[in-house]
Amino acid sequence: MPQLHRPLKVALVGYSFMGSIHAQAWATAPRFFDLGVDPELAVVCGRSADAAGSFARKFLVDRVETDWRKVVTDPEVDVVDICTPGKLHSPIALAALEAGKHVLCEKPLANSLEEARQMTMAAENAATCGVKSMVGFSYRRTPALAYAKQLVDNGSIGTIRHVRAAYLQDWITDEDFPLVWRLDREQAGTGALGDLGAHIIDLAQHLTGHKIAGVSALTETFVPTRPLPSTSGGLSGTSAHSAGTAERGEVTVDDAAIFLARTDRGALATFEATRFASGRKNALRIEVNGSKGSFAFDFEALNELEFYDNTQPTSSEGFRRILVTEPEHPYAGAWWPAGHGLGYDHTFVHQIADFVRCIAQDKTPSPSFRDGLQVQQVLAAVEASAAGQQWQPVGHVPATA
Ligand code: SOE
Repeated sequence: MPQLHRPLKVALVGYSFMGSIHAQAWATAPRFFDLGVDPELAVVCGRSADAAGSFARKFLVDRVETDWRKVVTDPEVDVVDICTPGKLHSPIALAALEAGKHVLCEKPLANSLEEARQMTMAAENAATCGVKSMVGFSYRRTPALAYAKQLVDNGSIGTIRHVRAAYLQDWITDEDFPLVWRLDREQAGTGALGDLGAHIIDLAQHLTGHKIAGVSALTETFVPTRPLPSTSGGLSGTSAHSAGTAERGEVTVDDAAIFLARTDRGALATFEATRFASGRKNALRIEVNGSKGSFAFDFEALNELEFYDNTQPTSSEGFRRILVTEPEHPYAGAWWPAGHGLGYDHTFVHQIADFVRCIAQDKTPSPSFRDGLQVQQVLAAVEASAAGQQWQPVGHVPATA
């Protein structure tokens, strides 16, 4: 196991939306969770020294770097937290793992299947020397969804027949919203599919324990050109800080992806990922129907889980709303009194807490890079199905290398 600094020294690469929420989580996790070792955000790294500098002032980070290569090999760094556009996930993670750093990598794991495979191999090699890695499917750590997982695991849902998943946002419905990096294939790999679809693919597989075995998909780019951003680096990916120019550039990713799926254990599933669902801001929804019951969740009401118990007398059965804020519920006991509720940022705090505990206790974090690779296989199958207009089996990823 690599020798750790105390506090654990963390280098954050990327300072935009994800960088900020991770920075907040690194600071908050030790205040609410007993971690075994306290983390300290020691370095922030990003292309623009000015932007990284103002981020560092805001989040009280002492050191700023502009070259990630310097950071990932620095003996003063224990953990590398990757919050960059997808294009850089693979080179940064490979270099950091090679240097023996623990790695937390934002989702989707990579921009291509090949990169995801290499990253998984590197992570599993490094794991033999005690190096930990984890991919940031943060929604797993929403208390209501972690509780839904307990319902599946304790048999309350029974044999699962259906998964209905959707991730709906609307931030690019305006045709003049600028061409930010998330709309560029080179930077982001895919569009709504990898950004939003990856979350619901991971959740569907994680919550049910099934793997997606094949898909039939449609993808669409509704707005094929958009104004070029007026300042380079001035756009954070989901919000425009400056207006676009009159010149337009090509959108090279999907705006929406819809697919049907079969799982390896005989369930049927539907998925929808879109940035064009006017009025839906962050509606990550998932419903699972089984022989003994169902649950339904919508992130826009994230403290609630709907549960239907099929074993109740028919006269009194019906969906009931569980407020997942009791101390018995996953993660909730670390926070506020029942009913006071948590938000989006708490899921990232839980992610950091679990990751640091795994480092401190020499345990294997989850979701692993291999889980990220499994999701990447599904993303690739969706793209292939949409392109070839045909049913596409999902390449199988065995549980370990
Ligand atoms: C943008 O669509 C985005 O920030 C995703 O990239 C995140 O993973 C999701 O949590 C919120 O929306």
